[in-house]
Amino acid sequence: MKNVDVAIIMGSDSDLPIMKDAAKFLEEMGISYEMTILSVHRCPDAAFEYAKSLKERKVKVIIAGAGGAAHLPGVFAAQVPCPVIGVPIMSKTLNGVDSLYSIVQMPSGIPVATVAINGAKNAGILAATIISTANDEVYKKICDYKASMNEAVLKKNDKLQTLGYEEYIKQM
Ligand code: RP5
Repeated sequence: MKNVDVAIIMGSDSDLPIMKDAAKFLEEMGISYEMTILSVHRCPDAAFEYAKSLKERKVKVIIAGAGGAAHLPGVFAAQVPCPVIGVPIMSKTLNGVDSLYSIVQMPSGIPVATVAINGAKNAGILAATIISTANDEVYKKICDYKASMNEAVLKKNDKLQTLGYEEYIKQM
């Protein structure tokens, strides 16, 4: 397997419509990644083998999304010595609160940086920011991304000041 900077892992293909947002952002930043569906519950041997491979290949950041009893990010954090970002996936029965608590409440010693429920885009941004600490090209792209967000909000405010809220809402 070739080396990549970021591994995006998810517990099921039902997580893919959310997790694709992390991949999209990494593509925008020109960061190499691979995407894998593996469950520590349903196919534990394959998941453990993959964790070993990530450690051997010295992957820089893991983004792991899972829903329900979401053990995937924590189990990878236990085995691979790189930052792990957990994405709690919105579950049908408990609206993702189960996923959030499972991922965020890690025991001392094994941290998982947890983003919001379905916050895969932020996971991609956070991963890119970590990569940018040792990559000037990515650092510049992150700065440009922040500058464009800044500009977009100020533009909206200018429009609000010019139009007033009623006209602004009509144009939305
Ligand atoms: C978790 O169980 C997955 O991460 C997914 O969010 C959830 C439901 O999986 P499916 O039943 O849709 O395959 O392991």
